[in-house]
Amino acid sequence: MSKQFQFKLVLLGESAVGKSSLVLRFVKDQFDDYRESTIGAAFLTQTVTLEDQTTVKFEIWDTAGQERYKSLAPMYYRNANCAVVVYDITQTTSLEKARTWIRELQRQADPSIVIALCGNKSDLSARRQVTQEEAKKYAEEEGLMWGETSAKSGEGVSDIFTAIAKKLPQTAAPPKAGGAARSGAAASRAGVDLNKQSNALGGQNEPCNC
Ligand SMILES: Nc1nc2c(ncn2[C@@H]2O[C@H](COP(=O)(O)OP(=O)(O)OP(=O)(O)O)[C@@H](O)[C@H]2O)c(=O)[nH]1
Ligand SMILES: [Mg+2]
Repeated sequence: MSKQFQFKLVLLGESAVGKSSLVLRFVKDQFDDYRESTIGAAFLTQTVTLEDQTTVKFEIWDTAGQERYKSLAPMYYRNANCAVVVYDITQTTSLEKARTWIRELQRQADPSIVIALCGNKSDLSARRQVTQEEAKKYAEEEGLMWGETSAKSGEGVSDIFTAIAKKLPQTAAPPKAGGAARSGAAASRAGVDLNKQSNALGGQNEPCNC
């Protein structure tokens, strides 16, 4: 039987960098020129099937980038297996904000969290302010995954989520045996191997993050 995994993914980044647009592209393969700014956070799921038929289900928390929602973020990244920190390649300040999020994740999130830095709006390369070299160098220094995307054209979007899906099952801590596996927080941080009976949290019974 092929392996099945389930992971919690959180999107962080300054308002208007395109977090919700990236999720909309990834989950529904759609794009909206006039998206409303997210209020609080939005929850969506999407499953990726890898070449070896392993399936990875992402439980995605798309957080609100506006400053007034900043204090909510720890609730979403606390149990996350992976974080996609998004900046807009046409706005240098958005990379600064991304660095702030990454520092916060490095201090406060689970040490095993996989972090991907994502430069969105690659279709607007004529207005580029952040070079690929600069972002890539920073990502390498911090041990982050890195990629550029365009939620508008779709370029790079599935690549970044697939790369995360490939990386996750390898880096996630093995599920704890026995009773510990039933404790929601411990099991979800380690990722859930859906083939393992003792570890199957069964969706609806999972404790809510909010
Ligand atoms: N050209 C271009 N525009 C984009 C892209 N991604 C998002 N946008 C536009 O950027 C604006 C903001 O996108 P959102 O997805 O709402 O941004 P967000 O990061 O979710 O913002 P908050 O919810 O406020 O945190 C919208 O007008 C989108 O249409 C992209 O790849 N290219
Ligand atoms: Mg949004």
